[in-house]
Amino acid sequence: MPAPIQVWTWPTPNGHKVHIMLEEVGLPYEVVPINIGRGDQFRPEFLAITPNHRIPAIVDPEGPEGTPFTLFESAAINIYLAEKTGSALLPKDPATRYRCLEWTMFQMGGVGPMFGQYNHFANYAVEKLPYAIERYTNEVARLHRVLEKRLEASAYLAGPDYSVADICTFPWIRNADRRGIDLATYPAVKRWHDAIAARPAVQRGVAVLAENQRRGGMTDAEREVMFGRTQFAVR
Ligand SMILES: N[C@@H](CCC(=O)N[C@@H](CS)C(=O)NCC(=O)O)C(=O)O
Repeated sequence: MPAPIQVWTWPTPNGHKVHIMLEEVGLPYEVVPINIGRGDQFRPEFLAITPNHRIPAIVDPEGPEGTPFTLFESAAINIYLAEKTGSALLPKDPATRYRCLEWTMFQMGGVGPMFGQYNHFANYAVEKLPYAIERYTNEVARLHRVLEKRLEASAYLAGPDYSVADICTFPWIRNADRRGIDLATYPAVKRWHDAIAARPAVQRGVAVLAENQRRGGMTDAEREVMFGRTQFAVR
């Protein structure tokens, strides 16, 4: 039995990606909760693992060189976990593998940042700026349309099989109603979402720390930690 991987995390979409991946590949892991609303991401022991003070990050006691290995950025972690276990979740066939990486990058560079900015301006910011809300509402809808087209043509993002690309994207499509999206208007995305949501490993992954999941807006104290202090965290 390999030594458990430490996952420093919180129940957000980027955290869920790694929880789901760990469940899918069946590696033992232990959760180190980082309450990002309280400012745990600025604790020195967390900054020793990731200079970017964002969850998730992992420590693998048995890294590639047999010594403890730290890693941040959710997709890099999931690619690492797939390679560590030899999992087909990172396809072996070169063309399918690049398709998987392509859609994983699309999630990391598009879906995650744009949906995150939508959450910021529409749900968390005290000052409601119409231009910013309109910009990110449009981007969220556009990105759903891109996914819809891909999933009309393909069962999963990389091809016929479920992969790291789906694991990285699913947590951002879950709870689409929080971004004003009715999944019924994206039938291919809904079919894909429902198939992934039914997987036992996915259900275990999204249950990690679920009792701490944010349901509504932010308190002033949380806003100060996440949007005030963060400006001064890296000098
Ligand atoms: N690109 C990063 C994004 C990580 C990220 O933004 N994490 C958020 C939670 S979903 C966070 O830790 N926020 C803390 C903060 O803003 O202070 C990844 O995919 O790992």
